[in-house]
This record gives sequence, structure tokens and C-alpha cells, in this order.
Amino acid sequence: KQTPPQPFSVPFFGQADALFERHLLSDAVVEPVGAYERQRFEALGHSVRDVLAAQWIKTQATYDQADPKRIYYLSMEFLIGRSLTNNLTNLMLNPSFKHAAIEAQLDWVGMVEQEPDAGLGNGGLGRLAACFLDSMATMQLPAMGYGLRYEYGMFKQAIEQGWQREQPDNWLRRQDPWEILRRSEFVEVKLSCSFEMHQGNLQIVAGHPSTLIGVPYDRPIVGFGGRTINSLRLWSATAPDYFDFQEFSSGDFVGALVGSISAQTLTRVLYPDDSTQKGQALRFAQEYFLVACSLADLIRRFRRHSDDWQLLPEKVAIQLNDTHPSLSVPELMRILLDEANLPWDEAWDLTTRSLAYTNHTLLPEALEKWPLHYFRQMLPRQLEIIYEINSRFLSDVRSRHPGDEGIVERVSLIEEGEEDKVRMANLAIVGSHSTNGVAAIHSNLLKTTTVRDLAQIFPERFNNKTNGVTPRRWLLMCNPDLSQVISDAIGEDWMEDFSKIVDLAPHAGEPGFQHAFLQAKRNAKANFAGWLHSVSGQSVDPDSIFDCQIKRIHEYKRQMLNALRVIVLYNRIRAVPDLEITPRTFFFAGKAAPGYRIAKLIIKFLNNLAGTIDGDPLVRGRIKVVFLPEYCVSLAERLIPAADVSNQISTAGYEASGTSNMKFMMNGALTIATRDGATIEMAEQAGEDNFFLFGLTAQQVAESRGWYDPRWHYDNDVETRQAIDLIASDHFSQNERGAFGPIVDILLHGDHYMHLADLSAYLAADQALCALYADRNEWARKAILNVAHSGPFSSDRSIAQYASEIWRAKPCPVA
Ligand code: DL6
Repeated sequence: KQTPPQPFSVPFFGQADALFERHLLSDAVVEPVGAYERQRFEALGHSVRDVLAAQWIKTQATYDQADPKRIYYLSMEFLIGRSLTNNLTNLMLNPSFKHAAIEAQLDWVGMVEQEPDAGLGNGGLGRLAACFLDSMATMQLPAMGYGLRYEYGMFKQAIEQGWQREQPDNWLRRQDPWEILRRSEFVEVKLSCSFEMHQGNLQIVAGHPSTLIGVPYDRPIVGFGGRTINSLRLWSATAPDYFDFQEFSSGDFVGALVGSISAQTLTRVLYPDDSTQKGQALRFAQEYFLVACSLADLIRRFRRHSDDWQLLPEKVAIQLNDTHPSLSVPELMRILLDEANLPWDEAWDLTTRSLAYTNHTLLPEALEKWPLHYFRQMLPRQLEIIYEINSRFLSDVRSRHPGDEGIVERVSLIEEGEEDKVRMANLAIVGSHSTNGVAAIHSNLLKTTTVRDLAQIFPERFNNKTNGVTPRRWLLMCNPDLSQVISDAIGEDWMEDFSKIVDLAPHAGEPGFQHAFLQAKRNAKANFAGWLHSVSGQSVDPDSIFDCQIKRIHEYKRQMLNALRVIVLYNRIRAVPDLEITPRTFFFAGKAAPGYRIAKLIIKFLNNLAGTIDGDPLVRGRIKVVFLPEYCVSLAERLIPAADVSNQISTAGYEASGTSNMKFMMNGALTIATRDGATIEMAEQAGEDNFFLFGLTAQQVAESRGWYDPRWHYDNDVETRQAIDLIASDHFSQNERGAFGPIVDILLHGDHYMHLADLSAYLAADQALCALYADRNEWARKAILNVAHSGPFSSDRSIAQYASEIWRAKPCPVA
């Protein structure tokens, strides 16, 4: 049982002004009155860091003393977003700091806006990692995140003439007030090759062993109430000469410099693909670098407390966020075999008991496979170990399935082909004690389709942990008006114990509460409209229905299905100009992987659709499409509180879980959705009556593969045909003839993601949703019930399950 949150004891709060002024004077060396916004942001950030520093140290000291089982969350991505307001929220200082700033006539919003998003991730999996860190700290779990300190995070998306243009995100260009360089805790990473730059690319120089240095930068992860402050440790790569300047004067100056450049290149940039990793050597090296640095660091910590290797799984739980850190399997084996000199069986037992793996996608193109020659050149010892693991594993499989070489081929860690490859998912499953999916349907499909044979061999390893999101960032911080309405009705306990949110349910039918709830939504919509106007000059009507689809652009997420819906509505208005409809604004936002041609064309299409509708006096003011550029955490924080409708319309069976679906639900949007990912569980919780579900189920999708023909829908459904014909007629590309031909082609020939199969059901659900919107009280009742039943989708619930069922770790409260 956790103690209820107390406001963080801040003996310094009275001195916050003094801290702030001192940082301006001493760090920036400016008169406080004349400081720039950016200088003020940095001074404020440093002041908040001063406030939390003592508790951060105390947290680490408590862990050192108590020596609990520690959780290490290894992830190539942490999509953290901004830290200032989040840290203040979790320190329970947000309102007082904001108030104090306003009293002092400081531009609070201006200061907050100075902080760049830490965009160290692509989307779902990276943002999940950030929510999990928040929950682990809030639940007082002794945890640490390990990732890479990319100098360039997710690219910035500009839209030029409707096209996505990528611009580098040099987020560390200016000093970051949160990170602490822990130079003395560097680690050495040995590789049997070296790297050099060749025309801007990192190239492997085989047969030339080298050493890289991993330098850790720590960021505070403040748990709610400020009692526990964990760390996110991000590794930056540098060459050994960073530490040994002798090299420069005594040795090969140019060589050292080249070495330094190539080493630093290693952690310079995040790969911007969320579903394909096309075998880049640099990415492989990055993955190994994360693993090598993190394992060396955590083993060093373990060894400070114990010289008994047998205790490793009692003291250490290592969670692999997707296969990206799954080189942990051979690397931990290497450490136990070669450094600890343990016999194979013991090393293997300790390795599998320490590691656990989370799968985030079933898309075949996203399942990592690395060419054997990378291993040969960079990591020959780890390759030897993988071969040995495989040979022992396969002989076991052969003895269980005599004569069945088919299963042996399917489960092997090595895929043979033109180029032999290591199957990283198989490696992670065989080399760990737990494999989990991220929603019930996803975990089932993982077991029954993607890795069915492995699930039959290790049934006890497979489990589900449905995702969750932190209600601190995604409700308390981003939606202060709704938070206040909730707290006025049920008190504040929901902030830390989100299961309490269910106490809202009895209020759902109260007209007074419904009114307050609708008012909070209206305020959020007006705030969003005001912000949008101020940054882009675009006007949107806060009295229109705000209908949103914000996520990576991918064919399986079906932004084109949404676009087809809009085109049908557009056609209906054009056919019957006095048709009565509630004004609607359709918001889209999302980035496409730079090399994903069709996804980029979809962005262009959405922008042209917006332009065409805006230019048509018949529909203007009734429906409007807005493509919001540069989707990122802070944009989501703005839009989600303002949303009336959340679109979760992936082809069933393809979205592992989704997490924006949960954020919308917590903020009182109603969901129109296919039965996919965690949305299925959300509808179960809220009651299907309070959801707008439509379309093929995953089973129906799977069963219709082979005979599904989109042409049938085109031939038999008038509205579908008219919508497609309008695209094909260049109505949305009048000056760019044929531009959207590839989209029409995909929809009519093959339509792998079955857009046309689901369109009419989507439109029917949409009609029901609009009819409901007209009844404001009934709408409010359903929306409130959605918020009330969003309790299970807190990442605190997910983390409680990981802690008890996978990690077997307990809280370690800080006094
Ligand atoms: O589990 C977090 C998140 C899920 O909610 C999404 O459904 C899923 O698409 C996403 N996957 C990724 C990239 N996958 N890989 N590899 O972010 O994970």
C-alpha cells in the first residue's frame, strides 16, 4: 500500500525566485529584467532541477543501501517530449510556479514554449517507454531507463505545397537544463572492426579492432508526488581520445580525429522508420552500443553489491523494448562466459532468467533480421555464441519433433537465404523468460500466427501486458480544466491511483456535471483554436465537431479510409446543398518515414483535400480538413484535450495496441473504431454502447485474404465509386494531373488493407455518431462514462502487472 501523495516538501519554494534570479545572473550573466525567454526557460529549468536534486540523490542512495531488485528498461527510443511542465506537475508545483511566474509578470507560456520536445523516438513504442518511466517512478519502483542520446531526434516535418519535407531536429543545439553528464561512469565498448566516414556514411573497416567510449547523460524521472526520482541514462558515443588527449600530441593526429568523428556519428541520429529497418550497419552498431554500454553499467552496479553471480536474476530484471536491444542475449552470455568464467549452462540459466522481451508489432517488415556478415565483422564472439545457442536449441527441438525439419527451419535463430540473417525476435524469445504482446488481441495473434512454433515450444513464456499511458501527463498536465472538473467531483486521488476515476461513473447522468464537463471541453477547443490561429493563421470553429486522427502515417492505420469518409460527406453536400449537417473539422497529423513513398503521397493527398474543400464555397464552414504539421508530443498534448472524436481505424489485426486511443478516451473524446488493438478492451470497459465500433474483425480480415476484391465494392457501392472516381478525376490534383494515381491503384487493385471493405460500415457508424452529437446531454453522458472507465489504461496498471508477473520486483520507497 502506497502512502498518499503529499505536496513535495519544498523548503526552497519560497526561494524559487531567488534560485531563478541567481541562475540568470550567474549562468546567463544577464540582468533578470532584460533576459530573453530562452534564458528564462533555462534558468527556470535549472531552478526546478535544484528543487529536485536532493531527492534525486536520495533516491539513488536509498537504492544503493537497500539493494533491491532493479528494473532496467532498455529501449532505442524514449519519446519524452518536454520536461519542465511535466516535472513541475509531478512535483505538484505546476499551479504554484505558474501562478508565481504570472504574478512576477513573466510570460509563462512563452517560457514553456522555449523547451524543445525531446523527440528521441518514432511513435508508439518510444512514447510507451516514456509513460512507463513515469509510472515506475510514481510507483516507487527501483528502475532505470537506458537509451541513446541522439543529437538529432525525430526529424521536423514541414509541409511545402502539401508535401512532407524533413528537416533535422538539432534539439541539443542549446543547453539542455535536465541532463547531467556523468563522465566518470563511462564504459568501454570493444568492437572487432572500426568505422570510418565515407561520403557521409559510416562504413565498417573489418579486421581493425577498436574501442568506443559510452558516456552517460542522466535525466531525472520524477514520480508523482516527488518522492522517487529515477534516472533515464542516455549513452553518447565518443572515441577513446576523448579521454586521452595524449593521443593527439603523441600519435596519429588525423587518425585520432577521424576516429573521433566516426565514433560520435554512432549516436548522432535516430532512424526515422517505425516499421522497417533496412539493414543499415549504423543502426546495427547503435543497437549493440546501447546493449554493451547498458549491460556493462548494470553489471558493474550489481557487482558493487555482490560477488555471487547466481544472484543476478534476483537483483536484475532487464526488459527489452522490442527486438532492438535483443543483442543483450549474446552480450550477457559473453559477459558471463568470458568475464565471469561461468560454465555454459549456468550462464544460460542466468541470462534467460534476467531478460524479458516485449513485442510491439506483427508487421513482417518490422521484424528485425540482421545479416550475418555484420556479426562477422563487428561482433564475431557474439556470433559464435548465437551459433552455440542455436545448435543447442535446435537439437532440443529435433528431439521433441523427430523428423520435422520444417519446424527446425522456422524456429531457427538463423534464416538461410541469399544472405543469411539472424532473426532477432527468435533470439529474444529463446534467450529470455518472458515474451509479451501489448494488447490481448495482439498477444494472441503473436502466439497463434507470427511465432506460433516458438509459442508451442515455450507456452509458459508467452503473456499479455496491455499498454497504458500516464494520466499525469495525458490528463492532469495537458487538460487542467477537465482535471479540475474531475477533482471537484471525486477528489484528487485519481492522480496517483487512476482506478479511482471510476468514481465518476455515478456522475455521468447529472446535468450539472455534464454541463461542467462540456464547458471544459469547449474551453479546450477554444484554446486549441486560438493556438492554431496564432501559429498558422488558420481558423477553426470551436463549435464544430473536432474529429481527430493523429498517428504515424501508414497504410495499415488507414488515413485514406478517413479521407474517403470525408470525400463521401463532401459529395453528399455537393449533391444536396442544403443538407443539414453539424459542422465538422477533421484533424490529421502524423509523420511518414522519409523513404515510405505512399505514406508521403497520403500526406500530400490530405493537404490537397484540405485545400480543395477550403476552396469550395458550397462546403466551406460545414466541413473542414486540417493537416497539422510536425506531429509531436506537445502537439498531441494540445489537441487531445480538445478532441470530440477519436479515429482508431486500422485494419483489424494490424495495430498492436495503440496508445493515443487511450489518451483520447481519458480526455472525454468518443471513439469510432475497428475492433483492433487495445481499443477492443477499451470498448469492453466502457461498454460497446458507448463506442462506435464498425468493420471487419481480425478473423474476417484473415479469412477474406485470397478472395477479397476491392473492385466488388467499387462496382456495387455508389458512394464508394463516386469517391474513388473523384480522386481519379484529378479533382484534388487539378494542377498536378495524375498525382494520386498510385493511391487509386492501391485501392482498386489489391487493397491489401481493405479500405473499401470497411468504408460503408464506417459511414454508418459516423452517421450514428453525428446524430448523438446533436443530443448534448447524451453525448456528455457517454463521454463521461468513457473517462470513468479509462482506469485500466493507465500505465500504472501496466507497470503493476510487469512488476508482479514478469520482473517480480517490489517498490523501494525513499524516506
Ligand atoms: O506498444 C506501443 C506501440 C503500439 O501501441 C502500436 O500499436 C505499435 O504500432 C507500436 N509499434 C512501434 C514500432 N514497432 N516496432 N518495431 O512503435 O508500439
